[in-house]
Amino acid sequence: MVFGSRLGEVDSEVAGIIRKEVERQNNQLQLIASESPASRAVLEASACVMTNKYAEGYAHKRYYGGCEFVDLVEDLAVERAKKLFKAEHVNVQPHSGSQANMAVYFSVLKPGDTILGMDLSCGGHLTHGHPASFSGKLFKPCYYSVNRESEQLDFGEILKVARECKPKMIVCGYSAYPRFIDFKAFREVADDVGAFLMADIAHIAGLIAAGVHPSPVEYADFVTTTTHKTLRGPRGAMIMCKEEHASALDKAVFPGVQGGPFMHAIAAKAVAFKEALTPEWKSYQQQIVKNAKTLASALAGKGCRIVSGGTDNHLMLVDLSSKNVTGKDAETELGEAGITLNKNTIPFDKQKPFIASGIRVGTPCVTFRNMKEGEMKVIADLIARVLASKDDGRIKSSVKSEVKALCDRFPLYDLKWLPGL
Ligand code: DSN
Repeated sequence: MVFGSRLGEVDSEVAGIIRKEVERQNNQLQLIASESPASRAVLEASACVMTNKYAEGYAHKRYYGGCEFVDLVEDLAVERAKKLFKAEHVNVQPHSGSQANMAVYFSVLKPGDTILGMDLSCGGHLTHGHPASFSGKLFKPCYYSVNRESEQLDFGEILKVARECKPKMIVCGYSAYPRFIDFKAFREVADDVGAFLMADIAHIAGLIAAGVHPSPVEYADFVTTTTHKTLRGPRGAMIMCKEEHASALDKAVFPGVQGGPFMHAIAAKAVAFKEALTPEWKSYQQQIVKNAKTLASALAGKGCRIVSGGTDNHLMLVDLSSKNVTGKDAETELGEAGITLNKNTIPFDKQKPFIASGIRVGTPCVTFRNMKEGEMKVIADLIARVLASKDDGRIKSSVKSEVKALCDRFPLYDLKWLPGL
């Protein structure tokens, strides 16, 4: 056997499970704010033979022979990313967002240095200094939160905390924050206390590339992002930085925290960046935001409290405290009705993260399927019906049929062209 047989012939068990996952994605409404369906072109590059290649080092300076073609693809990925975000320096090798953030910290911080990030319960991320993550174990974390009234960033408060804890690094960019981020204001706080500024734009990278959310690239020393959220590429990450940090950053990624880069993923990143450089990208990202605004106001119309009163981006947080249902139960009930989303803490939540008082709802996946404002109103109605009738199997099954009918009108993946299935 040289090349072998198709996946379905070699391993019907794994092929069958993948087929089920395709059906799940096709037949259910995906509203997880951090997920996007990759295009066929991105999936094809992800599944290419570059997975075979070891290429420690960087393009044209590798520790292995035979890198002439992976060099070309890494060059393309870097050049496209630079153009997309107007960045001075780009590293496309990070395998994940957590590793990207780790590499940034290691490039300019020493263990024990102070980092200032957003409290997880207000929308931050584990790698922004949470005690359970390497970031809170190796570094000394301190936190800012959102304003209790507006549930939005409060730069008076952020400056006060920064002056008290004197961080060496300030982190902005969030996993569950529905409003624009004023990166210039963060730069001013960082300058006031002499800190580096890192913007983790994983959630909003696609919006930024389209110009529908302000960019931090001009203001932050480092910008990290995953490539698979609104950027709609393969699973992975990348880092942008000012030229002055380029050498330290590259060394922190390899050999600092990673070995061989995933060249098939880098090929797929290059494809995703090409897609993001097209004129269609802008209208697609604009539609994601229009859909989120419509869904948020339709849910509010059904009596759901929307944290901060609305959204400027691809997601909203829904406070279910007055609905007599926890985030955990809502996630389960909606899941049984074919609507996938996740429980989420709301600012100053009294519930633990595993229970949570809210849900996070995002529109990238349904927008990819070409759904628009009219469908968002239908989705709000489906969600509200399930939330209003906890444990009622009949409601869930009728919503599930309506979800399936809606999904059928907006098809996603065709099993015929998925490799090996
Ligand atoms: N797990 C991601 C999210 O869902 O927002 C963050 O890394």
